Amino acid sequence: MNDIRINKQRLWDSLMEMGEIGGTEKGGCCRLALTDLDKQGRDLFVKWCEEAGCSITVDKMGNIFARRPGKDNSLPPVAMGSHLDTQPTGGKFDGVYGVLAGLEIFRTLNEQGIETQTPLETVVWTNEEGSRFPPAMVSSGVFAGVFDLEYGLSRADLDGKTMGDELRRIGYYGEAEVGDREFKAFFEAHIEQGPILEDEHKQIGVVTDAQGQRWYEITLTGQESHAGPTPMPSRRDALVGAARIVELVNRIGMENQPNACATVGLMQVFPNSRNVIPGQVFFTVDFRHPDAKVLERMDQALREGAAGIVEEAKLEMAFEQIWYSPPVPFAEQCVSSVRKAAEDLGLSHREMVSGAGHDACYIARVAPTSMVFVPCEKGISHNELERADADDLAAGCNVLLKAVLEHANG
Ligand code: HGY
Ligand code: MN
Ligand code: MN
Ligand code: MN
Repeated sequence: MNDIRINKQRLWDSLMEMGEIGGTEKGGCCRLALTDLDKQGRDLFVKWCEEAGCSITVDKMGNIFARRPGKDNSLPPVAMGSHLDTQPTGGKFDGVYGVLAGLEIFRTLNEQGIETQTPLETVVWTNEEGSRFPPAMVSSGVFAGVFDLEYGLSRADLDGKTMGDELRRIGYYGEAEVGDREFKAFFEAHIEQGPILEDEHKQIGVVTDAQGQRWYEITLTGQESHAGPTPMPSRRDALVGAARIVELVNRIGMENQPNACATVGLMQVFPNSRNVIPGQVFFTVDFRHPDAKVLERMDQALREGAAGIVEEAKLEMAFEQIWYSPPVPFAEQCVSSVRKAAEDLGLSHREMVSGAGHDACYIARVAPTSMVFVPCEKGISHNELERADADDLAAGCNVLLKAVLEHANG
């Protein structure tokens, strides 16, 4: 059992085939959650898993559970998985790698005629990205009891379409209740999405924790008026206020180094006409840090700083923190399995904290969990230029295989 290895080419080919669904000119992927393209990707994954002898369950948040039977199916499965939805300018590896690494492990065990003691499951978590339907990781969050089902199904995109509407439309509003499944352990393989492993020439990231996140939605309201006759001192320009808050967000991030991250990624200007003074601006803030106390200080600084800015610019402000995901320590019994697998395979590795959020962050609340990172080129992700090396992806999948087998047969 110790010397089985996955099939590198078959893993790569499955990633490339899945990447064709929503593939973009620049070699990236745009497969937003619950679009027709997401349905196509889900259908392909289900087809592949059924061909590999798995049974499929879909729950009411559209989470897909592909189950490979074990010797004793009364035992809770050891689970793997990640997400198939992408950012609008996403890549072929973020999320998809963790899903197809699970499938590749099924295929390899089938080929080798290996039956594990516990069943195994590979999971597709719905809408991990939170790009179309904020917040991120919402379906693994419902599964872990962080959000209730009604909240999850009511998440809406900028056109007002809800996740419940879209799940039904694409045929993935499943029957299974969300969360009424137990995992013996959960492992998520993922590209690092940052530069550390590549800079240090390490093949594997042994993920011990994930940093905390706070997401905000801010609407500033001033006064639309003519860009010509309206004297500067009398203006109530919502975009000037927003620009000052963008500067504040960046300063808060820089003042809390190392580790703090602070981003304004989405902004809508109304009426967005070149000769009208913007009367309203809607924008988002994404704060991250591995220490909850620092995140709290960043929150305080944003609230106080933004209040001062809108007062001086004579604007109204609607300010809402829409999501808080605390820093997450992963389970030592899973972290040590990943570390040991990397050592047994003779792979260079280092322990690290995940800068990105992942479904594993919520599943860690209901099952012992850890993650396996592999490098991505120049650490670039959430970008069509996202690339990963076939050897690294195979190495990560072999680490995942070993860690999963340790828990499935232990
Ligand atoms: O935002 C994140 O960290 C993840 O990609 N949802
Ligand atoms: Mn991801
Ligand atoms: Mn992502
Ligand atoms: Mn070591």
